[in-house]
Amino acid sequence: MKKKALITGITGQDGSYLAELLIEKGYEVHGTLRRSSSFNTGRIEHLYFEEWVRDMRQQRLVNLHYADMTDSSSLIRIIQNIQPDEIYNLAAQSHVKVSFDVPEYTAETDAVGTLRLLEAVRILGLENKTRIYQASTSELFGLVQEIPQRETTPFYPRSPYGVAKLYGYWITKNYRESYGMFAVNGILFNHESERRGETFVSRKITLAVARIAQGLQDKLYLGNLDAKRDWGYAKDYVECMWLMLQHDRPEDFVIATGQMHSVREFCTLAFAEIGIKLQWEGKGIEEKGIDKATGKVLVEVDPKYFRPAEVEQLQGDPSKAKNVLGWNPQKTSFEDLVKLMVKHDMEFVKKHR
Ligand code: NDP
Ligand code: GDR
Repeated sequence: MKKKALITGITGQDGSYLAELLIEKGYEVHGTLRRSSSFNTGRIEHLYFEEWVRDMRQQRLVNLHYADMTDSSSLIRIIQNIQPDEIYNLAAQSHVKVSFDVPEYTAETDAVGTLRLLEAVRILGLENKTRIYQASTSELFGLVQEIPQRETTPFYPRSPYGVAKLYGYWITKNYRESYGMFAVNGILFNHESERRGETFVSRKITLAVARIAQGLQDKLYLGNLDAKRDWGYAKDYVECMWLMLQHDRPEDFVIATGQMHSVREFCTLAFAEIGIKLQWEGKGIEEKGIDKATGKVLVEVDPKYFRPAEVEQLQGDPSKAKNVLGWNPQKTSFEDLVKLMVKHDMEFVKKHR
């Protein structure tokens, strides 16, 4: 019997990599899809439309179902039909800056949405069958209480997104403790990839670098260059989500590389990939990244990208995941991550110009 998995948010960065991993492992994979006025399946088209993904019975290896985290009835119906062994709750309004603009919707989706999912499993009497992974985040740590941050570090979220995810974290833990459910939190630090959304800082930088290299853009405007993050590779991180649900006990884990770099460093490395040596001049909103060879200003600060409250630095301690799950936090280095994203975007921009 094939194991059945349901991924909420399968069309997102992590959902697409996780779907690939679970197909590889022989799962029957189901995912939720939101209605949208334009196609939102770009990241999973290769799993859905192409002939080779059909199995012997000519069925697709990824099964898509319309649902929304704000709609309990859709979640209950889908879970009832599938009776999944594992649910990965990845669906979320995941942009921190945008959460300040749509705080109520962010809470509905990221906080109450998690509750709706847990309740659906409970209402259907699947508490003892279905294991649940909750996509928690390093944004829970927010204002730094200790460095590096580990499973025991106190939380201090700094955005409506972080606060909503804090509810998601605790309600998952509460359902585990109250009803004996196998429900766990993966506290994942930033992870990026070729499939990262284009408004997150990593992808915004690598796309701009590719466009500047091909003469399609003059300058890159960024917000806080001093922000520091622990950036890993999404493909490595989805493996850990699966490992957490295979563990013999339901436990929460921090997933990170253990290394921290600034937005400025990310930029410098990305430009170096196209042979441009950036020199940084000025301070605060006057700071500029200048091409050392030509003197051209390539990076400027635009305060519109500042956040009402910022998370200045995040660095995780992945020791528990390493020791208990046998996960390798340094599989893809920061340098390799920047390199692979720039390489991808050089091709991507060429193809779409
Ligand atoms: P993405 O933003 O790429 O994907 C989010 C997914 O959620 C998309 O499939 C999106 O659908 C879906 N979605 C959004 N709102 C709703 C809703 N109301 N109902 C149903 N589906 C919805 O995020 P990532 O893949 O990067 O992240 C996956 C999860 O992990 C998220 O919960 C995120 O908060 C969390 N996380 C991410 C980290 C990271 O660095 N990437 C780090 C820590 C946690 P659509 O495609 O239609 O927009
Ligand atoms: P983050 O990712 O907020 O950490 O959330 P993002 O890439 O948006 O920002 C990282 C840091 O870079 C600074 N920054 C900018 N950010 C964006 N988006 N655009 C800019 O122009 C810019 N300039 C500087 C930000 O201020 C911030 O400090 C991501 C999401 O995937 C969440 O869902 C997830 O939970 C966390 O990572 C862990």
